Amino acid sequence: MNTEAPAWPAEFAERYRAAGWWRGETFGAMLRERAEAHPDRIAVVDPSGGPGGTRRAWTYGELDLRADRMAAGFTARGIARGDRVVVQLPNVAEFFEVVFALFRIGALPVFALPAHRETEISYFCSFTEAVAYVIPALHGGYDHRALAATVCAKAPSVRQVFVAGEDAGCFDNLADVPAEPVELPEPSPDDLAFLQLSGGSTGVPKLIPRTHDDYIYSLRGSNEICAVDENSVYLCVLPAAHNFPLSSPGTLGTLYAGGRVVLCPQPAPDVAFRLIESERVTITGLVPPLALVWTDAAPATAYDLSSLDVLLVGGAKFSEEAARRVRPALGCTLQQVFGMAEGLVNYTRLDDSAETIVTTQGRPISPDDEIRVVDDADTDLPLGATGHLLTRGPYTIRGYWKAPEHNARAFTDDGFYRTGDLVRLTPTGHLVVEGRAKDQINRGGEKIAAEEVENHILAHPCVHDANVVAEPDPYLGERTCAYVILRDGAERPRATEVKNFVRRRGLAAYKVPDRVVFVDSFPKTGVGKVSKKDLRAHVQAP
Ligand code: OOB
Repeated sequence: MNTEAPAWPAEFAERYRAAGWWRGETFGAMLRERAEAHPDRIAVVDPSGGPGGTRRAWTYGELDLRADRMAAGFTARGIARGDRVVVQLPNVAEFFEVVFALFRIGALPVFALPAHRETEISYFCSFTEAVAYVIPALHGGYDHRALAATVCAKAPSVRQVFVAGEDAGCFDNLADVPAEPVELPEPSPDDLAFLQLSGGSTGVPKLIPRTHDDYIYSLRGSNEICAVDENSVYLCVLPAAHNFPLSSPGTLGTLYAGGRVVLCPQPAPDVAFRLIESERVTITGLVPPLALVWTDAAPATAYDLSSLDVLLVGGAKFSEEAARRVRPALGCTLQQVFGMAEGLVNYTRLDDSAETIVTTQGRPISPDDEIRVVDDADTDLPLGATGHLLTRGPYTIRGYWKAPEHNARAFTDDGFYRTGDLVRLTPTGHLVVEGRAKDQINRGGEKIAAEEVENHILAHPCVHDANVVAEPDPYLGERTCAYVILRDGAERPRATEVKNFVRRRGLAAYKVPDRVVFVDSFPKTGVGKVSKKDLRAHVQAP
């Protein structure tokens, strides 16, 4: 087996091709075809990314040409097929120019989030031996050029940093890269297209290898289920690099359909609602906390939201009460999405009953998505019982990138992915997410691996041991609580000092514990392991 990117066994690949799921398309060719079919149609609108904060609207023809020119410039700078490039861009038009250029070269974007900091980015760059790193100059008041300088010192494979924005500092300005288009060999549809990040439950995030064939199938399937076509206008509110806004059906699904992508610079209702009105947005996707803010704000807004047909909500469990508010407040159909960057995506269908839409997290895209609900011993449970969700299918990976040991645990011998989610199936085949077995906190859709944060807290000189668990939060669903045992004789630091310590270690802000509690001991299980279950119960006790 290829341990770099474990592929589907030949008999599965043949089946998925024969069924018409994998059609031999690539992202580069897809954009070319759309540009040839309708060069003048608008592909991407960036409402404030132009000079002096002006609106930019790129047609399919322009995006296609820009991708060609950027690909030529990257090629001239030595970026070649198979190379990894860490892309950390916010919701700006250059995101698409860069990733389609890399797709055309056959180089792999590694999709970092704007919130990632030194620890995460240095790891992505070192682990993937990335040759380049693409950043904004400033984003949300944060200087990514300073971050890049630190990253370059830590990850010597990074030969070049490209900066989108006015002042590149000591790095290359992305705007200077484009060159006369050159002929490039077409990547193969079963080649890797990019590496996505896993939310993860281990010390470091895992990388998810996705192919053109498998990912494009998930786009086509999503478009059909969400009724995305050439008339759709998708508002990208969440960070563009995340799997949800990228592909469910997201920006790439919309471009596949020949529709229009509008980039939202901030998720606040006043910013987003203004764009819904002015750009006649038809569909968008949100995590539950944002959906709550939007449904609260909508009844009083002066903006016209009547163009909005569909609101997708996913990334974390959307409570039934909150789900019921969507249609009255926003006047659109709710679609719940339960997906994962590893593959499987479930949607409630537009014509599902109102009850199904508010009480389930949907059903899989594909008839070839195999779903198993099992107990701790991997034995299948009767329909309706809650258990571990295992899945296998035409767009679910067979292994993480370069992680053979972890893959042996995260996948069954016959290739099912252990999602770490606890679910039950309804008689209609819809899934209800009941909880989670993986050691992860889902902070309003942002995933935090407990072990990763624990390792950083453990580096504090006063700390003997640490355990991070989720505690309920009315807005985020969950937030993080760190239980800490101090070393004998150590003076008790203030909770904020522990938080600042973690932040200073260069971790994304959303991973900094919301609360730190000092204790003398941890509850133990029968075999003497720390019982996170009891810690969670403790956290919920008043
Ligand atoms: C999406 O992808 P990831 O990779 O950030 O996180 C996947 C995990 C799932 O395993 C599950 O634990 C949780 O996020 N999750 C949900 C959920 N949607 C995701 N838990 C409960 N209810 C939901 N609706 O989060 C993602 C990828 C594509 C589309 C949508 C979300």
